[in-house]
Amino acid sequence: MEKLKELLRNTQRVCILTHRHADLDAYACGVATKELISKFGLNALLAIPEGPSREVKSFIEKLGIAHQSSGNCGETDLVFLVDVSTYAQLNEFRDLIGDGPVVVIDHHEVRNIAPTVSIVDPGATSCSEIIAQVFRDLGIEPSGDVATLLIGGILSDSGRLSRARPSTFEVLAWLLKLAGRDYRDIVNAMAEDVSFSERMARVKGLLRLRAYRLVIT
Ligand SMILES: [Mn+2]
Repeated sequence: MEKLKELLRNTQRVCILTHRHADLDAYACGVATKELISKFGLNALLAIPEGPSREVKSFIEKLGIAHQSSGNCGETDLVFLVDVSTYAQLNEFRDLIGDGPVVVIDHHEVRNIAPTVSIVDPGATSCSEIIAQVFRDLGIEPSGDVATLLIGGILSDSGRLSRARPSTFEVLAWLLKLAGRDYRDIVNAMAEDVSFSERMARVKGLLRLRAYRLVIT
């Protein structure tokens, strides 16, 4: 963590990159990293190649969280790679990364790059869990919106906590207190939108069931 602080002290233009079509975990991790860096007096740019996924758009819309992304990064002194995971994507980003320092925050092992600072924990459920832990270790509280996003990231990448470890629950409880929202509202915002035809099919099924009950009683 000391090395990270030192890097940030000697930097002016920071770029945060997620994987293509960021899912909820990558998006949450990117936005949280941006907020963390702002606590060090820097305004980082967040670039999401090809924009966030539908899952992210629907989640933030339902909870009234403003979308954050800067499009492109341009010239940078320091690059953060969050939840980038696949080696092929790293190769695509080679030009952007250049020879400058790189910080990797990930729950996937990243082997084809030698980061200046590595915050990688393959035992964590998600990138969101890792960055939440970094906030906690530094004694910095994320904003309500960032805490909410991180909860969403943890839930979606952990298979709704089926792959959680004890510390996942600890960090989740901490985030929930900071989120200032009902847990139920966050879980509901993650629900996939059911299409109209699917809804109609369900309604018809229910009606048939009712008719059947009426016959037998
Ligand atoms: Mn992830």
